[in-house]
Amino acid sequence: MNDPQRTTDPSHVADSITGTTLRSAGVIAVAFLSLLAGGCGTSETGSGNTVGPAADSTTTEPVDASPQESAESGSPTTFEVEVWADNWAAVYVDGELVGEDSVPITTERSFNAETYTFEATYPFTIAIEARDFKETDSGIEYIGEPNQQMGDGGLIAQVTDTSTGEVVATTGSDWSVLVIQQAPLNTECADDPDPDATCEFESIDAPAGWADADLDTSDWSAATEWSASDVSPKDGYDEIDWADDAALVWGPDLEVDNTILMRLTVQGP
Ligand SMILES: [Ca+2]
Ligand SMILES: [Ca+2]
Repeated sequence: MNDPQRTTDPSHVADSITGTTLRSAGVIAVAFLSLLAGGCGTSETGSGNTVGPAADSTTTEPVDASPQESAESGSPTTFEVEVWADNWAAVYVDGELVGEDSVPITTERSFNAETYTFEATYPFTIAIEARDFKETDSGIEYIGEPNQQMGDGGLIAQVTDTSTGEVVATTGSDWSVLVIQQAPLNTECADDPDPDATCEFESIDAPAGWADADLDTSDWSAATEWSASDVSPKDGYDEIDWADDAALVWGPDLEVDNTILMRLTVQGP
């Protein structure tokens, strides 16, 4: 019985780093205990061989088997989310921040794509806060400069299962959107010399737990899909190989809607 058990051991060790670590630690511990017990040097090799099979018959087999099973059946999947935003975005999964735009919203012309990695199990909720740059709550940018204007937004994202390469979620009208900052409400103020004095805005706080999986979004709206000619995506957009069904999205007004929250629950691959 000992020999067959011993011949099966190397395959277990090769399959499991954990098993190898445990076994090495065990052998070292046994060898150390043998020395403590006054065992002579010539018996060390023998005791290693003797103790190995004895340990196998009691604990080694279950220890080797269970980590392998749990790794296959209980581990979360690793995903990659790619996002391009005009101008800034932060991505949450089940309420936890997984990535935030590396270029601050205050940076002029901040257009860039970002890729974040996260682990999750289905179903999971991906939630994105996106901001169009505005110099002030007026919603106007380049105030006092020749190109003073209402800026516009736009965002596209896709989620890929890194183990299969399958795109499992893309932005589109199936996402829910809540607009939390709008300006200017009176768009005729856009060219005024002092837009802070004349432009009106509306701003609300993000709902508590807005990125959590269990949020009630019945009062949110469907995301609006916008064309590439509407958004004119630039810097970084072309670096990503976007899936055919990944759409540029935003609130219903590409210019006036400045800060939006958007969410999608991904049920499965
Ligand atoms: Ca913008
Ligand atoms: Ca805007």
